[in-house]
Amino acid sequence: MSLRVLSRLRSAWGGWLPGVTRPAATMPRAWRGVSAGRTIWLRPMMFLVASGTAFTAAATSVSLRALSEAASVEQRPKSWTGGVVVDTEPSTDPPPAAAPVERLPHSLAELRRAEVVLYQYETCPFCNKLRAYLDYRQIPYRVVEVNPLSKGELKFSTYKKVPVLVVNAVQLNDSGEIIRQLERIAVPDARYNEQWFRWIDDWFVHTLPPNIYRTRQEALQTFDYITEEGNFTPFQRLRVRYFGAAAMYFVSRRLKKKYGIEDERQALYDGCRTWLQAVGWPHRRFMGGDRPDAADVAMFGVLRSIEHFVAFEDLSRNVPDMIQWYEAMKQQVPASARVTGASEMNREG
Ligand SMILES: N[C@@H](CCC(=O)N[C@@H](CS)C(=O)NCC(=O)O)C(=O)O
Repeated sequence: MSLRVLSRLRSAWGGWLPGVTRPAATMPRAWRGVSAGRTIWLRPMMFLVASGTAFTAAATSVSLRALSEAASVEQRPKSWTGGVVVDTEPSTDPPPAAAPVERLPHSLAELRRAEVVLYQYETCPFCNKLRAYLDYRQIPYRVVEVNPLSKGELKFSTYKKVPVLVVNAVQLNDSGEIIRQLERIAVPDARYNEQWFRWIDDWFVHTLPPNIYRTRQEALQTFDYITEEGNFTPFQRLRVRYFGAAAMYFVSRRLKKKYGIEDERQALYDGCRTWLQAVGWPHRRFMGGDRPDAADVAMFGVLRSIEHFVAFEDLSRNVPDMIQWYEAMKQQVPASARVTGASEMNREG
């Protein structure tokens, strides 16, 4: 194995293993300054990676399953027929845990005083959606970043997806259900467009993974970001960065097929144009009219999860109106209500 196999892997993966041929400018921060003249660090590291092959193969298959699940998000095949969501198969997800509603706060004021803890992955679109909602309603929350491989932080829960929100010790699962429930408490007479709120989960979100893992370069860029923002041990970070990116590149191809997406960028642009048309942009600013409703906040949150990626830059060039809408939303969503402190120091790495 060792260097010969690694060098084969490198060429299969576009000559892009650390410290070998990858241009310094495109290196993840952690690798910068490592390549030139300091390969002495790389050899033991490569050896570490190579000698752990058996373990890595087993562990990686577990990790990749989790990562592919994270990308395939909802497993329900749906077809989008120009405005109507057709549910072709019942969900195989476990139902969200029943929350003893009486223990939940009864008003926005009470919610703002409640103990709210968000178990999440920083980069997950569903978690971004829920964070956007909590920010919008200014409900302070602490964040626990879950390790996607061990999920140790979710030991208390039988539901193993994120986000999970714990409000005054009551566990709430599933971003859409959580937002619906919080919205009923926060603004009992609030109206929001349920059809478009669902459309985001049923269709739009599925256009994102094929876009952020579109090319090998983009998949690596995405994993650089995920591993920098997420809760990983240093060894997991290394493993996930390279094996994960390669796997997701292929998984995203499968997802495209599954959701009948031919051109991922086109699907993203079309999704955004469909959204703008439904909003009535530029005559109407938001799905909720002059003020955003929960559907606007959800769309904003989901888009925010790709803000750092090339796909977002391409979107801004091709559908500039969407970025105007996005910027208009930014004005409406106040500064983050995230409480920083000890709870965020749960990172293993
Ligand atoms: N319908 C759920 C979907 C949540 C979901 O699929 N989350 C992914 C992360 S993006 C997840 O936790 N996947 C399982 C895993 O990582 O093991 C929601 O809206 O919250």
